[in-house]
Amino acid sequence: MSGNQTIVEKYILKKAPATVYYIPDFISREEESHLLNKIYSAPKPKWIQLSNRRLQNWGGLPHPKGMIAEKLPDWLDVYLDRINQLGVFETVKPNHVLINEYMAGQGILPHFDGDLYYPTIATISCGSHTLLNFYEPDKTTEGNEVCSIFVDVRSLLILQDDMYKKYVHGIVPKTEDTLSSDILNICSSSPNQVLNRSTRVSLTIRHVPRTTKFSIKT
Ligand SMILES: O=C(O)CCC(=O)C(=O)O
Repeated sequence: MSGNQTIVEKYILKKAPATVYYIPDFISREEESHLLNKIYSAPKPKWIQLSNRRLQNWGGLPHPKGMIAEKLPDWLDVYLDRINQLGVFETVKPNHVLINEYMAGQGILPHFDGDLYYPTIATISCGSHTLLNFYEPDKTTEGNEVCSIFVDVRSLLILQDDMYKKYVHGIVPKTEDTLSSDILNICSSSPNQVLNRSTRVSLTIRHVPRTTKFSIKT
């Protein structure tokens, strides 16, 4: 463990399978607004529209054979530096940011992030909270969650080890979440409080190891 990684140890979710770090208020409200401004002022073609959400890639387009690296803008790089100081990416600095935008009622099917980004992903949330569910890969229906994590606005979530490679993760397309005591990081004084989702923009930060400045033959 690096010296810096001891800083992050106090944010470990002990009830989760190894390993989840959850840091509330990782960014300030001002930083959140600044990030959202930058993201929404990107040129329209930067957005890739999918059936249930849209996304932006920064740092290059990841490919199983690697990535043609592009310089990250300073407004993103500053957060990669901040996350790097936590020591969770060990000796490498993250070099890719995937931005997902979910309207209330949208989600993402349970999936693995795959070998390309292994062993660490870090996610900053802007605009809204969400609930991230983890499942055994062959049991991904509602009710079969291995665990659920409340991902609040402005938080940083870091996944490693089994939570990266053994369990798939997904977000159920809903407009509201009930903060039940089953959620690992909820110790609410008002159990079963219902929170409405609004538009959430997540920044998933990772390191793509194989990068090149030249095109990759497919
Ligand atoms: O939005 C999130 O927090 C999850 C994003 C995700 O799982 C992905 O982009 O692969």
